[in-house]
Amino acid sequence: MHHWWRYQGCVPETGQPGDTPGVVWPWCRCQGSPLLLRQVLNQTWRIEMQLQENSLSTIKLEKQLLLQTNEIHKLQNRNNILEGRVLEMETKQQAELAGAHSEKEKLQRLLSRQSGAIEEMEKTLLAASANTSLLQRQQLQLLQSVQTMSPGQEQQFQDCADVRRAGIHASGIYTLHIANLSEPKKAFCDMDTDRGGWTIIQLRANGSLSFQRSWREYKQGFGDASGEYWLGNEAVHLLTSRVPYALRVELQDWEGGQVYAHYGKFQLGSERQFYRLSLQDYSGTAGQQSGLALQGTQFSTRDADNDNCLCKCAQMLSGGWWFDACGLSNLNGIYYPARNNIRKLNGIRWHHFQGPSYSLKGTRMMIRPSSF
Ligand SMILES: [Ca+2]
Repeated sequence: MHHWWRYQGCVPETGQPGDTPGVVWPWCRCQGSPLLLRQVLNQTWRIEMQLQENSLSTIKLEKQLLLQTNEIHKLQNRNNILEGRVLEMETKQQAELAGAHSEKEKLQRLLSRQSGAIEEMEKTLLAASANTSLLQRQQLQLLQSVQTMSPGQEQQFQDCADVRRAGIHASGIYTLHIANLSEPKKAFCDMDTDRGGWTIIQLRANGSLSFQRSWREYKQGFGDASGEYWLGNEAVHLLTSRVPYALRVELQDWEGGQVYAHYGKFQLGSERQFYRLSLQDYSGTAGQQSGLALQGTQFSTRDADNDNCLCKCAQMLSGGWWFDACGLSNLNGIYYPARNNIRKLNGIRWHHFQGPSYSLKGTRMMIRPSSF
């Protein structure tokens, strides 16, 4: 500080301040221009001012910095809190997720166990139904062997009464060995109606079988014992010529009505006698009088006219029957479906039940020995 002038081109001065005009500094005199010194001084002052200003703004800045720092700290704190919360929530969610996963696994295990159980049950069911059908087959085989086996060597069933007498109680199809008939016949046995033992010789139930047949067909029989059929005139003749037989006729109309006609004695003549009808002892609900001609009426078909008419009843009225001229009934007429069964002369008729032109819904004719 004492020698600063050397660098400014000044020399020390011993005079009093203000002695020499233009000299502002008391202890020195500048060799250079006094204007230059003033300029330098001015500049110095300005720099000092600036420095002051700068330090002021520095303080301000520092304050601001401090504020900002505080702010940042606050924010960091909040951030930390938020992060903590996020972490907490994440942990919670993960726990829940893990819980859900284990629940799902549990359910899947349960599901697979249950489907396994269902499979087991299905297998058991299959096995059971296989067993049932096996049992049914065995039962059938037993029945058949009962039929073929005979306690007294050659005793075979001639009719359903024989089957019933052998202790068989089930209605169904049985094979009959009718004496003097060339081959065995399958027939449906009714073991339920009035103590059973009935051999069905005619069945109409749905019109699935045509009864427009020839003499030969009516002689030998047609259809299947499991549905609609005609057993055959020859078989019925042979059976009813052996011992006295009874005949039961069952009739069904389209309104749910059911009636029957019972004949205590029933017999069919031979083919040479044109399977002529012989009936006695009528009773039942199918009218006050018999719907069948009682004595001596012969059987006719479209190709065999044996009736008591100048006409040909079988051709006019259809089917094969014991037409008189042409009689009060024909259970082998054309099958007419529901609501189409009125005013049909060639339908399935029984005069004393539903009149001369009403075609019935179902019929059964069945026989068994009178002594049964
Ligand atoms: Ca005729």
